Amino acid sequence: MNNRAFPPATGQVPPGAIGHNRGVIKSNYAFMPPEGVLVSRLPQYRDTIVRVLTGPVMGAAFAQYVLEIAPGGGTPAAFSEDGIQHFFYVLSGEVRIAVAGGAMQALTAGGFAYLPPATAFTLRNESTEGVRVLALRKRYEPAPGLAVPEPIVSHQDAVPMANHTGMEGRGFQFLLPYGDMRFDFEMNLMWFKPGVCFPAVETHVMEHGLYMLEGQGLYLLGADWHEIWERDFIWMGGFCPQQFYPTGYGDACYLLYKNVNRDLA
Ligand code: UGY
Ligand code: MN
Repeated sequence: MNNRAFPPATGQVPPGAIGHNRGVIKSNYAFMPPEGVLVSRLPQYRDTIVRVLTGPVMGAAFAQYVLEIAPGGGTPAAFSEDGIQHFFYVLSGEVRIAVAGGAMQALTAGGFAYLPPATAFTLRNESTEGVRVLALRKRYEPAPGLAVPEPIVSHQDAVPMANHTGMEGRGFQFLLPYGDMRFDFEMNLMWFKPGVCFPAVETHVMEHGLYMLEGQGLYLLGADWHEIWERDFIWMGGFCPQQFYPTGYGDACYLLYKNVNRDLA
């Protein structure tokens, strides 16, 4: 039996188990290929596998998961948490979400929801197929003199493509209102045409959670390049040197969390 084949057939040993692993955990970044991320469960989600990508245990000041919600699964009752914001982005399938006691709304792939702290929500899979949702959880840092933002339920198709860099081949979709100081984080879809990278290696105070949605490339973290494919996740701590170089024939796109708009202690 050749147990080095990838993807492994049922019953074969997966690649990580024979010593090959693209995953790297360092003090200020982590590269997380999906095959090593085991199953967790959380009481607020029924019939749901939770794949934890990052959290405070890794060094991040936020948490990110993929929720794999089986048909009939999701929040059994409305759920909210004091002080905590939630963001959901549908990766595949159709979920239904209700916010603050409002009507249920369908969200398909590319749909997203932002929930300010203490906002009750239900998130359910009422379809006959499994759904995958990228979820983010972050404690809200209030802004002096500013109100807490309102909830948002929308779809990436309703968000304009921007490019403030002047570089051909870059594209940005700011899923949360850009420059609105009430928000303490951004969720940005970052698009790259083949061969287009950043103008310089970035080294900045903001943290990132990066989920690869489309395409492939090489990602510089610290001093090392990592091959990145769809469904890979990266946590970048503050001041982690970073650069992306797409290597595929088609567009590359990732969803990027970034903490912004708040002063340092
Ligand atoms: O906006 C950013 O910080 C972005 N350019 N970083 C990244 O994609 N790693
Ligand atoms: Mn960055």
